[in-house]
Amino acid sequence: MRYKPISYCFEGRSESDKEDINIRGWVYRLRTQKDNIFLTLRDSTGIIQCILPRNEENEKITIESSVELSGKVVSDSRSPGGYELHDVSMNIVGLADDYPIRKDFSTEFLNDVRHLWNRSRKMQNIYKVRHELLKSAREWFDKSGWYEVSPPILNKSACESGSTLFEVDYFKDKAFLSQSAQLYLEAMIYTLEDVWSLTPSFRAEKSKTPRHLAEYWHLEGEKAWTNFDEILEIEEQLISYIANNIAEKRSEELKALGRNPEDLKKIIIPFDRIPYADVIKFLQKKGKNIKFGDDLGADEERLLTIDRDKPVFIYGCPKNIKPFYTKIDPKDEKMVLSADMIAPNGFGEISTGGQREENLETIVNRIKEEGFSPDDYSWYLDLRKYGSVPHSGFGFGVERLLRWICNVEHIRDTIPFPRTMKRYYP
Ligand code: NSS
Repeated sequence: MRYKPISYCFEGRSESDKEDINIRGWVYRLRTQKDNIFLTLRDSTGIIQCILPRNEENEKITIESSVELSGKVVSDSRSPGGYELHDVSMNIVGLADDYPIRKDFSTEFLNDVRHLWNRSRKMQNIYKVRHELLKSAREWFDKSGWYEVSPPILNKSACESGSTLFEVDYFKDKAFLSQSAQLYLEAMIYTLEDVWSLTPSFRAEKSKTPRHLAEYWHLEGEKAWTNFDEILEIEEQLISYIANNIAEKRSEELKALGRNPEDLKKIIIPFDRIPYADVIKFLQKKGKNIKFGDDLGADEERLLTIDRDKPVFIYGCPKNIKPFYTKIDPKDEKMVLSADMIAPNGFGEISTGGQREENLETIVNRIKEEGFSPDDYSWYLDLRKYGSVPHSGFGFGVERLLRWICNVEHIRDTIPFPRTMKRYYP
């Protein structure tokens, strides 16, 4: 038997055309009337209403059972996609138990049954956009001549602050789950110059916010012979490409999620660049209790971007709020050449990037200042000893990006099995 995807029922069909086809999938909705059963079938491509005669065998059917159906595709203007399947015969492949998800369940319950909730239309749409995002990113790097590399996840030392490390027993020694591939990407620029990676990153952050995960996917790039201004241009080109591509290829999914694809078509370069000092002044004027040297929180980022329709860079941050590898601004030694990209409409920070410190002595001092031991970084310091070059890089949180692009409230809805402070099951 040959099976067609549900989407085939709607493609290039004329009203008079009545084709006999076989489809298969899962029962999404059921409604029984006097003589007929109205069954909505779903598969990875869509949904279609199917009309079956009411009889003893067909009446056994339950929500989320897997079935094979044979019938005739018939035009019907009252039906959601304009077509239905009529004269249907059904083979039940896996009869489902009473499905626990009905209407009006709490978010907590839906997270408990995430392995089932992932079948919902909403989650299906998000995962299709996620797929498009990763595909677009890969395409952009490939077209631009960057090499994809595979950095390690089990590491001996921290990249970001030590407070968010997950510790692992490593053959009776201590190892940490990677917070960022950056230090290893920096090593790889000496081999391949322009490198990128997509890896899981781990943060043992005690943050219960709609934008923090304990495990997230990190899209990172590092480029040799590249200065601060150049890396910001690269970041904005990448994001503009991804947003425009998703708008074009996944407009139906975006609309279903409540994001107008036109919003994403407007994400064109250049993005505004605002100095950190100006951001602080702006926030003070808006009544925020913030001073120079403070890190921005979600509220501050929201205030800054709520009326914007494109991402914006905040650049030129004080040294104390950025990690040891950020390059000190030659014009002001209290500041570093680092910039955060903040998504529009209050979605908050989506990336951090900038130029890296290439001077050995400076970086050793900064490692000490952060309370780490330079001995733990001796391999990394070698990169400054043997042919150091100016270089820059960045890291985007894939789920942060998706949260903005899909217009979803909570970051956990952008990844199939979210890991947060409170949850690592299912
Ligand atoms: O800590 S970052 O700000 N920067 C780095 O890790 C650099 N080493 C990246 C680099 O230059 N290669 O994290 C980068 C991004 C940040 O902007 C967020 O978008 C995301 O990673 N991020 C997170 N996403 C989800 N949940 C958590 N907890 C999280 N932390 C950072």
